[in-house]
Amino acid sequence: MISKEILKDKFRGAILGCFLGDSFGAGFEGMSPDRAISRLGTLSEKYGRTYTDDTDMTLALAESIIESGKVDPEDIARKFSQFCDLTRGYGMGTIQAVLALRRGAPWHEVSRIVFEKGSFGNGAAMRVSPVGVFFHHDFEALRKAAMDQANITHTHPLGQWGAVMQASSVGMALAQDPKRPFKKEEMLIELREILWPGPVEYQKALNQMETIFSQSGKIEAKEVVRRLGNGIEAYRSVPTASYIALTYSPDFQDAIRTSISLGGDTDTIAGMVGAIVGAHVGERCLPVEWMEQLEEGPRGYSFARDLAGRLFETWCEMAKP
Ligand code: R7I
Ligand code: MG
Ligand code: MG
Repeated sequence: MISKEILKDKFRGAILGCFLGDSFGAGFEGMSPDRAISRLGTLSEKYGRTYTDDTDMTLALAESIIESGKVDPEDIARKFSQFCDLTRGYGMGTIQAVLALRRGAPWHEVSRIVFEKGSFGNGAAMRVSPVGVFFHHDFEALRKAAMDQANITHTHPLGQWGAVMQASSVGMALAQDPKRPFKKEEMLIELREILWPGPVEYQKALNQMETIFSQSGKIEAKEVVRRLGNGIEAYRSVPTASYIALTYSPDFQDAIRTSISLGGDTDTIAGMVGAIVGAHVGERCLPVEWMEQLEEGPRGYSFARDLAGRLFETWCEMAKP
């Protein structure tokens, strides 16, 4: 049984872990693995780091859950409309959805403006960590909540189920002992169950993870990219993040460095890895020298930390079994 104190620390770890991964990964977006690896030394330089859409939307989603005590797409859409800062590197589909919300369109009508079948981008997964922590005690509710929040912007099944996978990884990480490595094989079995009957792409990615774990566990960056991907598509980034987190946690910095070494969608993959590993180890094990570089301001580090604490208090009142 995890104490309340540790659980609160883990809620903070998940939200701040996303913030860290996103902010440290952002400078590497679109690089090849070789180029990203050659630039990894810059991670130890000290300067102010700003977050992108990944953290921006995570904070908005957390605020909605705190205020409404549940996952309510209408309220989340209101928060997106109010708080999303579209200068923070947003994807095209999400930008158009938020702009339409601002023009007064109902939330269920904005997800197909750019992509006819809905977006399969990783935008619904990158922001989902508040759902992962809030429903870690009930995976049926977690799956529904992850889908419900995805549907505002990502109605393509690959986009929706990517959010389910990421939320599940965060939820499982929260429930695990922070002092021990993940129980990888058990987590894979649980992920298979949760992702059934979702798109075959996720089951195939789980097969890949199983193969890698049964061989050596750690494989080089280019091989991770070849087998699991480093793209902006949910099915080519969400399983990658789960694989990296499961393999490298509890070493937060090693996990983030490895995510960034893949190149491609580095802010998002590192942000998702940060959320999972942060939910596992908690805030107390996050690197202080990295946290000191995170941006402040009205919606910066202190705001995010406080928000994560309030999300935990809301969970205690509303969702606790
Ligand atoms: O998913 P989304 O919010 O983007 C998130 C990504 C993260 O990496 C963030 O850090 C930020 O950089 O953007 O935004 P979308 O525009 O819905 O999807 C992202 C991209 O995926 C799109 O701009 C397209 O390139 C691609 N994409 C699609 N392409 C063709 N057909 C998504 N869905 C489709 C599709 O149906
Ligand atoms: Mg981003
Ligand atoms: Mg990104």
